[in-house]
Amino acid sequence: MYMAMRTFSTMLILLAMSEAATVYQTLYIDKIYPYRISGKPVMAANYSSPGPLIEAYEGDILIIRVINRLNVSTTLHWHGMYQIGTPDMDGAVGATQCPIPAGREFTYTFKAEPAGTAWYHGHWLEQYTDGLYGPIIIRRQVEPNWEFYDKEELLMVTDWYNEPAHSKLSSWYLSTANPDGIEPLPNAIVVNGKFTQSLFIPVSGASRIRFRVINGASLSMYTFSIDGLPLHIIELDQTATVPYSVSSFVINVAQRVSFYIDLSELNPIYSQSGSSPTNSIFIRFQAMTEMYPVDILNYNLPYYTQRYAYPTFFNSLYLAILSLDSNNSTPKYQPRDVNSMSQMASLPSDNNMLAARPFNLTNYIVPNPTHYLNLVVKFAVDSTGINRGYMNDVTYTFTGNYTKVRPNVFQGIKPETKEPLLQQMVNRPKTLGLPSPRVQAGSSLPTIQSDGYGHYLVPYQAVVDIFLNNTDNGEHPFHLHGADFWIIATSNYPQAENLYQQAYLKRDVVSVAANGWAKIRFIADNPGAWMFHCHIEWHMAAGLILTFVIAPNQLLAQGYTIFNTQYDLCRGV
Ligand SMILES: [Cu+2]
Repeated sequence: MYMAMRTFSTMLILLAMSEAATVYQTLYIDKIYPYRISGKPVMAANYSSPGPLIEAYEGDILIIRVINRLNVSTTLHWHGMYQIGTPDMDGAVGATQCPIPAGREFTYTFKAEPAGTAWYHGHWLEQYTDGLYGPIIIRRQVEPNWEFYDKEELLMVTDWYNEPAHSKLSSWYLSTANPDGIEPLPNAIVVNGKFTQSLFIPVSGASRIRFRVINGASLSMYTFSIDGLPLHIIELDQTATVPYSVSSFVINVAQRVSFYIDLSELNPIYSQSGSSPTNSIFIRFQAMTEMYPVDILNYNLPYYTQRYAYPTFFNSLYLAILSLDSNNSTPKYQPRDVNSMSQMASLPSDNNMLAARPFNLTNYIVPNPTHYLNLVVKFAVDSTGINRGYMNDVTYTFTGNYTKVRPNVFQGIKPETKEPLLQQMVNRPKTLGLPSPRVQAGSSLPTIQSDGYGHYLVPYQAVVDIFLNNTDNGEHPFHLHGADFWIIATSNYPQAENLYQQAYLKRDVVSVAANGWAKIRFIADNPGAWMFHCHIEWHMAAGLILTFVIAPNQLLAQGYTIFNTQYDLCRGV
């Protein structure tokens, strides 16, 4: 009853905003065992990992019923969706909701915006590491660059782990046995649910193909390329770009890259009259092994039990096969015999590809900042001997931090049913106790303040510049919920700030270089509790998270109410 009311009333509100279609999807969350030799349970949506493609047009209303058939609680986050006006539909445990208890269900209702390639994934107990993720495509009525391709393909890459993420890997990672904070290392790379050299993409007669690449990994970033072909990038995260041609690109965790290929541009050595004739070519995901904290091929995983003995070794190079004659034969050349493509553009020097230009610059206004926030990222061993991640010396735990905002609210109740920040904003705004921005040394703009527990109050319509200062020797992909942001510049490309004024590239994940920095800007026009975190799943577990409490007064002024289905989740019923 409550669910029906909630869905119906949200739908009315959203439908009033546009002449939208409604797209229904039911997702059963359950364990599967997709690999014959591996006994590892994989968490799946509709008995598939990746889960089913969710597809809609921009402005449509998505109504997604999530039925939890696991024996643990779960939640889904709709990565890249703005959730304007639906802040309780974001799926982020602690910030916007309590998780869906085992055996229960919850219906997410939200508007399909912005357009572009997005994805969904578990946002609780490292469940997406174990397979709980899938693609989302939000189409535009007139797709930018549509004239350059005749066919679409989707490649969703992820790390495969032989061991269950939460019970085995995370518990080792965040233990005194691992004071150096060595991340659990993947045992393989998987694309579209398939291991290396087993994924074939037939061209099926098309010569111009658009690929959407989604990095759904928990740790790894990849260099992507296709042998003998230039890649013409047309979308980064959910920003359509003017075609930007490269020979390869880097994609960090949670980022999305769309490009098209044109087979008429294939290096002639691969043609039947060329020096290396072949009916198929390799698509390459090269894991950037320098990001692993140890020599991954020669490192003995201390937690490894070989309980789930498949696969047995890690190969940093994943090969899929683009079948030119659609007969799914393997290439006639060896993977190591890549021919140099001197005529092609080289690898962009900055991993975020800031030189790619937004497709539509009409009404593309980048406002000047009104507020500032400096965030120092570091890892350090805490007083209990565990290596944790810190932003401005605060590490975020799912048991500790929200109770600090509202002490003793639900004392004695399981950590996961502690009152989400969004509910506190609505029901107990006066007790949030978050300090307002103030001018302090280091910036002429007012600086966003925190309560000392990772909660930052941001006024309505503030334009916030965040300076992410990464003191760690690893590269980190930072993601903002509830909005995307302009990337002003990075330590790899400081010139971008002056080169692209008024036209900075918008993304929702910024890759921050090891011992480097990134400067990003977002507008706080979507009241709610929005997480900002490193998207490496292990680093989230290690506490590299904060939450922006955006415009609580505006949320109340809008008369925002939270429906009973949300409170039911927190009561665990
Ligand atoms: Cu990280």
